Amino acid sequence: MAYTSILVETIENVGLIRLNRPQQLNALNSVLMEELATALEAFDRDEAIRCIVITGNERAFAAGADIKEMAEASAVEMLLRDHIARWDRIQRIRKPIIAAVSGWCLGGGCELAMACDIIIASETAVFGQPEINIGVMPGAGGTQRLTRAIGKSKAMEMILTGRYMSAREAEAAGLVSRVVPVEVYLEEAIRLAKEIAARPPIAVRLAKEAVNKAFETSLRDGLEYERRLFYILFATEDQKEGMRAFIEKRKAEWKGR
Ligand code: CO8
Repeated sequence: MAYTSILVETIENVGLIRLNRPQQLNALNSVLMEELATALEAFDRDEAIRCIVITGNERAFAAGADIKEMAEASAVEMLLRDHIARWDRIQRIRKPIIAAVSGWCLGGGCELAMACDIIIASETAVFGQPEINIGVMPGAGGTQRLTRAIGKSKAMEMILTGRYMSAREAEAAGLVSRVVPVEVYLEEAIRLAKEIAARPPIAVRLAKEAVNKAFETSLRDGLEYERRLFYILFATEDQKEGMRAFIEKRKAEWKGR
């Protein structure tokens, strides 16, 4: 498929998607979001791809939903178009997704980064949910994911005032896993993606599923779920290979079976 608002490439067994509306600071319009969901699903189906990176450019990961696209919409139009339903497709991707964030990461942009599994930020990254300043509120997960990531008090302050958060503050609050110099943020995200891609893919997939379950369920149910997935992994060849390789003091060779 020919994309107009994203760029897609593969680097060994990592799939890289660049949001590509630089003039609009990668504002997430419906075309871009449709292309992003389609590209993610294609990588998810491709057995050669083991991990995915989503990035923007140095100036902006994404400055939010496209305000110009929705400014004059009525509530009924918003409901009927239901653009945000497309975001469920991102949530269903089974392979790990890393967000490599530099510059503006606001509104829907911050929500997209939080929908990924790991966020690597450049020192210049700025996070925020400024929707309140244009008369609305977060609509694609901000009130839920930000609150789970950084706690109620900080999330409330950001969402009710629209205050931005620096990369360092985001790291201290637990929103991002690491902050690195702007010159290497993408390189670092790809390096991490390759590291994950070198791990046994079924175990990676189930581990992602189990961690995400922690946000959806009680501790008791989550522990039960985790235990079942752990036992299921003993049906894979990679479990036998991994444990035998350890005992035989050699490097394991993963088959993804
Ligand atoms: N939508 C549309 N266009 C945008 C957006 C946006 N969110 N952000 C920036 N742009 C455009 C500007 O209009 C400008 O275009 P032009 O050159 O044609 O005037 C261009 O990008 C460059 O922007 P600025 O000149 O404003 O650049 P500055 O460096 O001066 O400022 C800021 C950068 C601070 C990031 C500023 O652009 C800004 O405040 N942007 C809006 C941030 C915002 O409010 N985001 C939240 C949007 S609402 C939202 O995300 C709801 C999410 C829930 C639904 C998700 C569905 C996808």
